[in-house]
Amino acid sequence: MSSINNLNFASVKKNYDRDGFVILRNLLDVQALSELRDRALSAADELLDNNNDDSAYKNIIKSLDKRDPWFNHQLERGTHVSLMKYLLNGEIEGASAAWFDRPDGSSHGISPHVDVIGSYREPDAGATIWFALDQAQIENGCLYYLRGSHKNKYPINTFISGIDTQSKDAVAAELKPGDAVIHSALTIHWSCGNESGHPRRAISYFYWKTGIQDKM
Ligand SMILES: O=C(O)CCC(=O)C(=O)O
Repeated sequence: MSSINNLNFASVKKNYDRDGFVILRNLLDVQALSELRDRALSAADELLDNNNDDSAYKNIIKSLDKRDPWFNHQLERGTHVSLMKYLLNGEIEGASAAWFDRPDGSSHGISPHVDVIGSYREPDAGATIWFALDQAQIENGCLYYLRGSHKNKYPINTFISGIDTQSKDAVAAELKPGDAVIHSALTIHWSCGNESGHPRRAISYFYWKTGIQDKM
């Protein structure tokens, strides 16, 4: 079970609107976490076997929802969807379910960027929920957010250069398995390498606000 229905949505939204992200502790109980982890690991085993990519993206698998009906169901009707709608002030569309691994021995992570959906630069363009399957810490490449950056104007690119990753507003989203973090598609985020000896695996679900593409 997910404890999403025990959350005070208004208070979650207050933090999300202020910072551009919000951490949700213990969102999945032991059973829900174990189901998500089992599904994710079997999809990753199957798909990464055939992956010859040697780039920084070789440990990412997008569109799990198109390959596995279970992920499609989670993207469209998972227990988190009501909260995503609430945060985005209306109807949403699932864009992708994705596997994000940062295996031990990865020398680097992903540079500061907004999500592709954030390139639309509308306040409620979209949002992403990232579920930790392992403990995610600074040592093994947890996500970082530039607090408040969803309110800034940046060039219309996905990757944003010149970000001060040591700024006082750079916040490490250290999570335990079953915790999640939701970020606006406009919030600048990045992650680092993993030389910790521990895994750092996650599943993300990406959402568009319905109609946002028609506005551009
Ligand atoms: O897992 C990562 O390191 C990056 C994840 C990310 O950029 C996202 O979920 O939008």
